[in-house]
Amino acid sequence: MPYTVNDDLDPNNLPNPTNIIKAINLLAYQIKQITGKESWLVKPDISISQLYVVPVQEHTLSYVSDGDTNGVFYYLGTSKGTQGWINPHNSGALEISMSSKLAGFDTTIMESRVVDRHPTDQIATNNVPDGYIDIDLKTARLKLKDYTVLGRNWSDNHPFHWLVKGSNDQTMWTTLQDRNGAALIQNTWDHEDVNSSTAYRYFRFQQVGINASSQYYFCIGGLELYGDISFS
Ligand SMILES: [Ca+2]
Repeated sequence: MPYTVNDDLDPNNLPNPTNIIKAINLLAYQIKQITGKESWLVKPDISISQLYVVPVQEHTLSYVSDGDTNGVFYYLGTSKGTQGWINPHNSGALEISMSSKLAGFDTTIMESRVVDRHPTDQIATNNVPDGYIDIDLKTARLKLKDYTVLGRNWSDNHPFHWLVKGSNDQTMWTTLQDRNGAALIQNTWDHEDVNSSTAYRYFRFQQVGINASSQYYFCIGGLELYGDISFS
């Protein structure tokens, strides 16, 4: 005989279905709740695996002081604090890349210098506009709350204007901070607040226009990030 499924029957009101029709109604109700659609008959917009959301455990890495051991790069370099520190770029826990690297410096280790915690370093792009440094956190996702950036070990070409961007696909980038202010100072950390509420895998630090020496070289000595970290 014809039968119409009723997907409006809340299981709380019918806790123990006494027949197959009631059981089907309750299953239809549950499907509708999961898909968020107006009816159990409407196909979800995303796959079942995407509907299934694994609870994410976040760990907060808070800035305390410049050069501290509370940041993301230190956390990844120590395998979440379980072992002694090794450079996380060299170990593959994360990956640094640059728009270009200035010849004359030791370009083979320039990327690793971004996260090496060394107090004096030189990291520089070529003298072309829009130079950037990219960070791929691999399996980690970060809600960027703070960062510190170290002025390079040289007296000139310090940046004063850059953008901090986040992405999860390296195609669509969201600007998290437009930092336009005092130029970095040689071998001195600068602390910045970002307070992003979205978790990203990729971060880009990109110079805007010229540096304090009216050149396009994008030069720093190091970086450290802070915020809420989770793992995919
Ligand atoms: Ca460094």
